[in-house]
Amino acid sequence: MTGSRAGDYRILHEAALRDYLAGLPEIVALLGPEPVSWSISEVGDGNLNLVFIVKGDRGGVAVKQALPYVRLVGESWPLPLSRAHYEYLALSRQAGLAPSLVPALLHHNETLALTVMELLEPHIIMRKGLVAGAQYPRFADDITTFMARTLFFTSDLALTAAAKKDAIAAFAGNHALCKITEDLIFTDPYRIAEQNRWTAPYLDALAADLREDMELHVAVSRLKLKFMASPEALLHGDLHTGSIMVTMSQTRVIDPEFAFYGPMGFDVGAVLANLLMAYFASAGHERAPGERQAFEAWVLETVEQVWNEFARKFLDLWRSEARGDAYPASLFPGEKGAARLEIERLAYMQRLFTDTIGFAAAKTIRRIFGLAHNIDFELIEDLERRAVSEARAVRLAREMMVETAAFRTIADVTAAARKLRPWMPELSG
Ligand code: SR1
Ligand code: MG
Repeated sequence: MTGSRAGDYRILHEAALRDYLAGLPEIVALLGPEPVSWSISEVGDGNLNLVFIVKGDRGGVAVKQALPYVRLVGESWPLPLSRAHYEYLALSRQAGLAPSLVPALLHHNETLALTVMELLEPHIIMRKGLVAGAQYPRFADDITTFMARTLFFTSDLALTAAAKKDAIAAFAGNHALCKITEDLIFTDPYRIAEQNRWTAPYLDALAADLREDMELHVAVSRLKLKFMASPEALLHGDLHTGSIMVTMSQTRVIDPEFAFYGPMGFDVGAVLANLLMAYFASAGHERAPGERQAFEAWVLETVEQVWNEFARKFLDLWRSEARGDAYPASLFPGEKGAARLEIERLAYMQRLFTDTIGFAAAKTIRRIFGLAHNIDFELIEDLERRAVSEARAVRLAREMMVETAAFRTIADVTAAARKLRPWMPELSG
């Protein structure tokens, strides 16, 4: 699957990519024998990489190539090409654990930091669908299967201590991508940072509040430490709705280039945060009051299903597939042991829930005050309306991060979100 000599990296634009793919018999077999007739278009709208769709007479493929810098910012922000290696490794492991929920891998070249994958068609990026108000009936079941299986089977509950440590080591080099998260999610939104931005002038006062709020700084710093120092399981690492492609009947998780061993709540929190942002942004996309009510109700139902189904599936796996070195069976013999272990499992899930809502909060605040925003809010053209939606999301996020103990169940989160929907915040400016 790999090829080329070290130092041979070059960015493959259309002509070079055509020549490169024409030299791969397995790809030619998929596309058709006439490379000159293939259509190639660069469609990447993410923050980091080039993404090409290549189509021939017989079919299509998607090609992703890492750039040696952050695409969103430019060459002034170098970024290691090795992220393509970690993405490929993570996709391979996820394919083994959650087959049919990730794209099929067709070819990988380490030196070019390039991967050829199954073309997902007619799938669209889920975030775009949510902005349009679409409801996805398969999503909650699929994403909870993906998370429960990828997190459980890469944890100490399923692996021996030696296998787990080898797995941590395999991803430990992806620290440049972790550093992006450590800075952009857990640090910059709470201080003056050159790359921060927000919906000014409406959110100027809220941005200043965030910089002064020491309780919030403590809470986000605890989350940052947990992110840095808790290698619980192999995380996708960037599991927002822009990393998920959907149709009405299928879900595929893409783009795990931020993969590393970290706290499970970070992935689950990412999914919840992005659904909650879709909920709050929805008011800004309404053309008539109440127009998106059914969509908004579906989003909050989905928030509840995502946590509840994830927890149920994760617990089921723990009860039936616990072959790891954690919680040795010999310490929980007989009925008494089984009963005590079951109580401990539920306590574990409660701690994971607390982590999850904290991480969801951090994931929300970064999209409103940090460098990288999302189209849920950015496509609300009227800045004042956008700021209203964003301020609601931030208000809930602050509660979730600082008053975490007040949220015992996921229904507490959706109830708090519902309450904020008609609320009009005081805006500055
Ligand atoms: C500089 S990269 C900004 C963001 O894009 C990715 O999707 C991650 O979310 C990252 O934090
Ligand atoms: Mg991405």
